[in-house]
Amino acid sequence: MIRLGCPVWQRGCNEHGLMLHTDGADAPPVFDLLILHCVQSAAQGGESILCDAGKLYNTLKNDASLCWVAERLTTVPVNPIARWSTPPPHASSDPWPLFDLSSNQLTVAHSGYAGVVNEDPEPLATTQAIQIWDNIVGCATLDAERTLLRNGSTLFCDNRRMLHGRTAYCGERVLVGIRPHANL
Ligand SMILES: O=C(O)CCC(=O)C(=O)O
Repeated sequence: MIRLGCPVWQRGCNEHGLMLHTDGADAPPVFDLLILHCVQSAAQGGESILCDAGKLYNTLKNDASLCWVAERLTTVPVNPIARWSTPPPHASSDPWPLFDLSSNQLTVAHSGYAGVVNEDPEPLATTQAIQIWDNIVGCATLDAERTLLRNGSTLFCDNRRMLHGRTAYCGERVLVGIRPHANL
């Protein structure tokens, strides 16, 4: 059974793309499922971009020269909203690892929005780890799956593992993001 939270509506023209992210990472817990329902697609653009961050994480972890990045970002808390230009009003300032491995489940909290916390004893190393991860995600984005949600279609995906974003668009677009309650 799926109990649904409040629908989130998005309307109008947006000339900016949306950076890859997971939903709810700014106000934990992260939702298990991402559900996006397209009521009306834009006249131009507005493609959804999906990137399997779990796969990238595994590649990182198994690379002898980069496994320190995976190690650092699973153990050192980061600020998930540090680089939002306008943090959402409900945003949590509680830090957590970028990759949360609790309960043997990988949760990739955020990509490009995270920054170091003040208490980090090695902020340069963490900054570098975040930058390396951002670059890996950035490169993967170029090859990532792009899907244009058509009117009436719904996208479901694992919000803990997949990062999603969107290309810029022009023209009226109506999208409903359905946010399942965290206690599914
Ligand atoms: O506009 C989209 O396709 C996605 C929207 C989204 O990811 C968000 O608002 O968090």
